[in-house]
Amino acid sequence: MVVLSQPPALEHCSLIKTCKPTCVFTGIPVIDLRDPEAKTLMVKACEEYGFFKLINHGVPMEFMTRLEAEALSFFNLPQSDKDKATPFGYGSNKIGPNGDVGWIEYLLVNTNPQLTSLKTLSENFCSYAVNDYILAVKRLAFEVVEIMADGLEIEPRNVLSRLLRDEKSDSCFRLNHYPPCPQLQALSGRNLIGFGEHTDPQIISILRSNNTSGLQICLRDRTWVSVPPDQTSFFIGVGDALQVMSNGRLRSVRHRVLIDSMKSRVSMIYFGGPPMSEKIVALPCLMAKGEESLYKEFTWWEYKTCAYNSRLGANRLGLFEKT
Ligand code: GA4
Repeated sequence: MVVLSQPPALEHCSLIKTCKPTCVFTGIPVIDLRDPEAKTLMVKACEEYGFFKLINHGVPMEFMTRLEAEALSFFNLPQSDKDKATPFGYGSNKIGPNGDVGWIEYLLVNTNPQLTSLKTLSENFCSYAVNDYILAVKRLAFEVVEIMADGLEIEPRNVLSRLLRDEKSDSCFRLNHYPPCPQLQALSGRNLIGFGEHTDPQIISILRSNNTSGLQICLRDRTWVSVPPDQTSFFIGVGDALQVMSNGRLRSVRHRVLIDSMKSRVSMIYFGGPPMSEKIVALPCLMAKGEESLYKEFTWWEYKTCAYNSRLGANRLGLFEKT
């Protein structure tokens, strides 16, 4: 752990965790959305890693670069201007309500059109690039979970996508900015953690970043490895809700983000979640005869409440395991 003496950019951030250098992993599964085998490969990747890279995804590159440029012009505004966006989802240093800190600033909004946060954000800060991007990435998420359902031989194939398509779906969108921090890095000789380790609570996460490294995933043997960045592709992660719905067959990926010492990292993530009232249970069609559910029954609202009462790195699903 490093104690900061008030760096100018993020002066409230006093306790940032660090970690030892780790190796770059070249074994991340790469799945071509147009490959007829995609359904089988996706399931295999989600069983082994809970994570894969998606290519040939069909989202126009300009949607990503436009939003990235707009995000950067927002994050480059004077701090006092950015602070005015706090009611619309701007935050810095603090992650969640329970004392977690990171070397990060972000915009976090719910994507439900019935809530006003996204509308306000796009009208005031990111113009329409954010709407185009979210629409495209939502469609991609629907397609990905439908292909997964095919791979899992679940019928009907919209069992998962209907939850994301639901007008009450509790999905959110996050734009993250990780400024570089050369002085601090040199001081500690270790890697600074921008966003601490955690699993995503939702069903599925669709991430795109610029060409700056930082994302790491935790493998089954608990080693941390770096994911080589690729600004043209998406990285797909399984969330806790999907782990439960597949009765532990697909694994929710533990991940974190390290700070690059020279370049800033910008990432944009869509977290596809179910409606609040939805019961999160193992899908009966995925259970073998006599197979017991590993988790107690809960609603998404109950899980989300638990997530917001826990620390970032907590093993939240552990609280719902049957003993
Ligand atoms: C992790 C995934 C998403 O970024 C997020 C995060 C949320 C937040 O930043 O407000 C949480 C975190 C995330 C899990 C535990 C709780 C809630 C911070 C935190 C300590 C938006 C989400 O849905 O869960």
